[in-house]
Amino acid sequence: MPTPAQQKAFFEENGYLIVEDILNAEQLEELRRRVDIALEGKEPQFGDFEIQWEPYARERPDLPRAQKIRVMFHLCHRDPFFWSHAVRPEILDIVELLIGPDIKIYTDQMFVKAPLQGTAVPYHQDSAYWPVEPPNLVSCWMALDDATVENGCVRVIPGSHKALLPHHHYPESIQSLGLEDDEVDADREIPVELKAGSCMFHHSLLAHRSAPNRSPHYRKGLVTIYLPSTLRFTQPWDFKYGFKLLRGKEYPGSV
Ligand SMILES: O=C(O)CCC(=O)C(=O)O
Repeated sequence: MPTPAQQKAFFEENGYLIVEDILNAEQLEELRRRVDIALEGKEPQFGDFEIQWEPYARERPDLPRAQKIRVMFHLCHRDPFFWSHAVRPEILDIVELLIGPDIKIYTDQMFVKAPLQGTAVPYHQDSAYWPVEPPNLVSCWMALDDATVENGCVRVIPGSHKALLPHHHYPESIQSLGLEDDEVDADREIPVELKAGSCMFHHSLLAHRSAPNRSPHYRKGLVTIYLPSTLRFTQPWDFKYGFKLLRGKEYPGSV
């Protein structure tokens, strides 16, 4: 078991950190149960909004709803259970280790990769999307199923978090900003395979992607995004749920 100092040093050098079994079996089971309720739309707060549908969903109205969802956004702002997941002390302790004591939450994003159909996420750095400086947010990618090469686990380029690369705009694509494979150090890429209940923390400048799901099983990952409350907006960012303080203090003029 690495010490906190070793974990921090690894993150600073590589831009990501794996924490195994951060959820126990009971916590994992409850999280998976609530995610299924959300994906199946069984409660009104999980209606057909704040969802990015898989492009194939248009041609496949016959599929169950969960199989048509690519990403479901902002669960923690709409449902108390997902809020309680976002503020788990075990997670916030690691966030604090990585970004310091003053922590705000942006949001969460439920990345679903349906069996045999879930599509790829091209290379990108998350900070390309978020107008704040300095670009040092951190995401916790929680594996709800075992994430494997076959089912499209996240792939990262260690050490790529040192600078923001200029991104392309792809207005026609489901992923509006991205990097071409030859614009990153793709030879250094590693697949981050995770057991369900384990997670990866990644820096918002880390270049990463994921491949399609080639397996007959789901690959679900719930990503929760945190930021130091000292960050400043570089452009207006009218996020309707606001940036709520989780630990530490607010700074005037900051997010
Ligand atoms: O889960 C995936 O496939 C992609 C996740 C991702 O892009 C992210 O967490 O920023």
